[in-house]
Parts: sequence; structure tokens; C-alpha cells
Amino acid sequence: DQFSIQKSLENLGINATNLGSSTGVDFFATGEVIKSQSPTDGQEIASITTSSEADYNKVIEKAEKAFLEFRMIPAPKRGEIVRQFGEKLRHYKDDLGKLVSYEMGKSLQEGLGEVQEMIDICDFAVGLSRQLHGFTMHSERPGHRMYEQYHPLGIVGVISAFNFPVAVWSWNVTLAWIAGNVCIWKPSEKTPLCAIACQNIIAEVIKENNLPEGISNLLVADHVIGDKMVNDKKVALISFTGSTRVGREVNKNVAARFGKSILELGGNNAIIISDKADLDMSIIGAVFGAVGTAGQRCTSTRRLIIHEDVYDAVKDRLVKAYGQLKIGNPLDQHNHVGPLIDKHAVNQYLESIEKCKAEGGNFVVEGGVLEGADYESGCYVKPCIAEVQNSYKIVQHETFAPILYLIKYKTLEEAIALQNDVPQGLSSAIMTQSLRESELFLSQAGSDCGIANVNIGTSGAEIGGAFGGEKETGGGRESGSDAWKYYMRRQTNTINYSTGLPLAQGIKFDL
Ligand code: UN1
Repeated sequence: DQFSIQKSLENLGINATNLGSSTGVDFFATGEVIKSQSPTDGQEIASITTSSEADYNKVIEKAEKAFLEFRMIPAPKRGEIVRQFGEKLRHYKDDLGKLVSYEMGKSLQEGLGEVQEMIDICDFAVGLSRQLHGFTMHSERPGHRMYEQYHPLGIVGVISAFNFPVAVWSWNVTLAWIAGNVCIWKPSEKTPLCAIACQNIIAEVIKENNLPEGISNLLVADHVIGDKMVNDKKVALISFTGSTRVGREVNKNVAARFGKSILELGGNNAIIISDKADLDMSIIGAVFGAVGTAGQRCTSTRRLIIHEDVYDAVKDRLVKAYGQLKIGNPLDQHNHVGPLIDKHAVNQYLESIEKCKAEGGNFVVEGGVLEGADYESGCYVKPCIAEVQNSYKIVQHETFAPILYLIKYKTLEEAIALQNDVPQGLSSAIMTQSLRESELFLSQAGSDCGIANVNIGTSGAEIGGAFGGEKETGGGRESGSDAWKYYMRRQTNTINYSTGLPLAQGIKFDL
């Protein structure tokens, strides 16, 4: 409710007017003023002064200076900083989870879950700070030794989306920090307060440890500043989460200056439901995947590819399950589905439904915008289900909304081909109790996605695995496994401790 939101905002250092950009301690916000509006009740939460180009230059300067100092701090000591950050997040979990839910519109459970992902990646990064391993190799020359080591890159720019307004930043910065980098974060303009709250939390750690200002920089700004960062040679790595359309430009521009990038772009994720599936499990996985976060995860389930023998049974059960969904204020724990982020997203949802109908889609659960008491923000929509062909233009396209497409198949080979026959390649799943089916799905002749699950839906990945996808999803990986390597530069060292200078490949060069 309003009162407890106010208390949480206060605890997180958010007031009526906020300076959006800081280097942990100093503020660089002299640009336009924007407002954050909650999609849950349409209320204006607070206003934020954004950053101008002049502010941007000052932030870069601060970051460059901080890097010179921060890179000399031993990695395990940098890990200790991340450990303290994780402790703060535990302390602020309720407040931050509530703000995520209120500003972005996802359910309170999911808002708290997002903060939990932040805590988990902190723990992961702390351990990793003692494990930034390179290989050692045997040299072909006597009295020589070879090994490789990893060094920090410099400034890492993180451009994140509204749908995971805090966790995506944390996946990037925790790894970037233990690797010795400093970070500049440009969050979505739709969720600036979540970003300011995070920056306030890390600023406490920075102050308490007397760290160089500018290891964590926040830039609340528009796309002009985003473009500036993408094109700035001083930013060694751009980690971008967002649409394929924008990601294509980011990719081109960063490559043109030989920068590094991590791209986390659109998904078009499917679950194959086999005739050998546990149907109870399949329905839960499919419904959570499709309507969780109101269909606004890049891992949301967009397509169900269902065996013809169980197609009608699955369809009936889905229709029944959708009939039981409670749509409403995400802070009320009884509701399953909250609002879309804004009215623009609502329009895109409505347009996609129209396009789907025009191509021949048959809606077995109708969509629509909810009106009346409790829906004043105009952002609440009904999750819907359509029977389609995979080849429809709209089905090939990612709509960030709870629209689920049903597609029928006969053979598993056909199902896998359908699953792969979209431009995107993020997440995928099969529901089956057959070892033959699940192994074929996971084989080189199976799913072409970065994430392939068995008897689990497409969303809700744990932080321990590398997260990302293929094809138009962009090819980036972040979070767990060895994704840390993206945040460092690799150096191969050959050391000669003999008394001669033998050349490699046996080449003779006598003077
Ligand atoms: C995203 O939607 O950008 O796997 C990230 C999941 C979450 C992350 C989604 N852990 O659904």
C-alpha cells in the first residue's frame, strides 16, 4: 500500500526530486527533468534530473581516474567490496523488491526474487574473485615457460532494460568489479528510481571503504547519451540488454571502434510439449513462462509446440488455467499478473493481437485491456492464447506482452525444426519423460538456443549458468560459468629463463 511504499522509498534514499546521476558520491545531473510513473496505479512516484552531455564527460573523467586506483586493488579485496554490497542488499531486500514491483509492475514475489538474484550473483562473484584462472602451457623451447593471465578492461558501460531494472545491472557490475573494472550504468528511463536506489546502496559501500569515487557511476539520461557511450572509445565494453533493433546498431557502432560488446537481445522462446510429457508440470511451466512478469521477460514463453495427441488436452487445460488468473496490483500477493510497463506497451500488445488475427490466428483465450476500479493506470491487459502457424510474421516477432501462441506437431524432428525456425535464439524447453526425446533436443541436432531446458519452462534461469542466446539474441553471455572472461583482457606470456635465445618453430637467425 501507499504508506509502506513511502517508507521503502525513504529507506532507499528516494525523495520527491532526485538527482539521477552520480559517481557514488558526487552528482552530475544538470539535464532535463523526467518523472517516474508507476504502471500499477498511474501515480507519479518522483521526479529525476537527468544528465547532459557535459555531465557525461565529467562522469567519464571520474571513472577513468577511479580505474587507475581500482585496478591495483587485489582481486580478492575487490571481492570483499562485492561481499559487503551483497550484505547491504540483504538488508534492503524488502524495500528494493517493493520498489521494483511498484516502479516496474512485476509481482512483489518477482521483485523480491530479482533482488535475490542480485544477492546470489554477489556471492558468486566473491568466490570468483579468487579464481580468475588462466592456463599454463608447456613451451616448445628449453628453459621457457608459458602462461596466460587476465587483466581488467577499464570502463564497462551497462545499458539495461526496464523489465529487470536491478538484476541485470548486478550480473554485469559484480563480475566487472571483481575483474578490476569501473562501471557506468545507463538504466532504462522507465525505471530510474530502481537505479538510483541501487546506486545509493553501493555508494554506502564506497564511502565506508574509502574507495575511489567513480567505480560505480550512474547516468540517468536519454538515448543521445546512450549513443555517446556506445561510440566512446574510452568505454572498453558495452553490455547492452534490449531490443534486437537497437542492439543491431549498438553492435555495429561498438565493432566500428573495435570495442567489446555483450548483447542480450530479443527472445522468441518455445516449450515443446511431447505426448510423453507430464502434463501437470507442463501446464504450470507454460503458464508461468507466458504470464509471469506479464510476458515481459526476454525468456518469457511465447510459443507452445504441442504434440497432436495431447494438443486438445493441453489447450483445454490452458484455457481453464487462464480463467483462474488474477490480474491486478502486483503488490497484492493474491494476484498472478500485474500491468505492462506503460501505455505504449499496451498499444503494441493490441496491435500484435490484431496482426495475429489478420494472419489467421484463432484466439482461444481473448485479450483486451482492463478498465475500471483498480485498473486506472490503463496498463493492465488480459493474457491471451492464439492457435497459429509458426510462419506467421507476428509469431516470428517478439511482442513483449502476455500473448501465447499454440502450434501443433507430429514428429519430434518437426517440433525441433519449428522451435528453431525463428530469428531469435535465447531460451527453449522440452517437456518429456523420454530420455531419447530429451537427449535429441539437447544434441547438436536439437535446440539452437543459448538456453535449453528439460522439464522446466523457458524463464527463471539461475545465476550460476552463463545467460544469453544465439542468432538475433546477440550471442552474449553474462552471469555465471566463465562469463567473467568477457570483462577481462587475456594476455599470453612467454618467459625465457635459459642462457640462449632459441626462436620458435626452430628458425635459425645467427648474427
Ligand atoms: C531478462 O528478461 O532480461 O531467466 C532476463 C530469467 C531471469 C532473467 C531474465 N533470470 O527469466
